[in-house]
Amino acid sequence: ARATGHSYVKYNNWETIEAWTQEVTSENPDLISRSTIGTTFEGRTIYLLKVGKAGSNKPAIFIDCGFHAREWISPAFCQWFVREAVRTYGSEIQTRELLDKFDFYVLPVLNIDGYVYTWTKARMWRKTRSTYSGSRCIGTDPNRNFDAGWCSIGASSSPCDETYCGPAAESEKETKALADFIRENLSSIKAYLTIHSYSQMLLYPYSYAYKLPENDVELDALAKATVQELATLYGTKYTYGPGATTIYPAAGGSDDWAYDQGIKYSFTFELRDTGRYGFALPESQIQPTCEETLLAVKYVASYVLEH
Ligand code: ING
Ligand code: ZN
Repeated sequence: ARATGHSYVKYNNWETIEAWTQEVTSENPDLISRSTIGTTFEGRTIYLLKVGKAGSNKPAIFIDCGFHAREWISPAFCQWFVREAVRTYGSEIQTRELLDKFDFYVLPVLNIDGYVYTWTKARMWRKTRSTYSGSRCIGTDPNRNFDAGWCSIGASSSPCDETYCGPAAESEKETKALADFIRENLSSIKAYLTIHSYSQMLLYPYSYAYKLPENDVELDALAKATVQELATLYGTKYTYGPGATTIYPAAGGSDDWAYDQGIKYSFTFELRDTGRYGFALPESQIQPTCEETLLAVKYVASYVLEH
């Protein structure tokens, strides 16, 4: 049975997404398994879905959603990705090839406490919901909390700010759980994709400094081809480039950290739109946004498969 009220073309609350992770797994046991990578500050379970045909020593692609609480299109994309994977495995050659050769680790919502807060109290909340002694303010920016030039630029050391980097790198249970999982699975993870909104951008390292990754020529060409592929569906225009010069300099991001761990294909997607609706993207745009993003993600995965 479907989770109560779950819909791929609506925004789902955490309770519904949590039930969905269970159901989509038990309905597709030969393609999906579910694990737990940790718990949040408020005690919620952080789930990870492994999507792929069983096999030994498979390379993997890691995709996470829901870093920032208010970016609701992001978790919607992770759900869409999983549904399309299982729905088209039997009918589309590209899906079958990707799922036969890769495991996709899909983290549906990382910052669950923040996501719940946007449903119950404040729609525009961004950060986690953690507290630390010495301040009455709540929340750390999870995308300023990784150990990549931590808190050196484009991040705040003031707990009341939206880009608070936290009291230390990986201070948040959520970011620590993600980083621990990636460290433990580094030998298999070939690409790291983190899904945010909004701006319609495809970003690659670095954001923590004005420097370029060692394979920047390759990443730039891949980003260019990927945004061209994305645009084929609805003409949606993305810009692309290194984070620091394309969006803004910002230290402590997960893409920079994953790259410096040795994952050479590391991207941040900033989904629709460019500001008309911003974080409050209407539900009518979930389907087109997820479809075009899926094209882009499959394009990157197919590229990584060949390289
Ligand atoms: N944008 C990202 C943010 O965390 C980013 C941009 C990407 C910063 C990669 C650092 C590294 O600010 C949104 N919309 O969250
Ligand atoms: Zn974000």
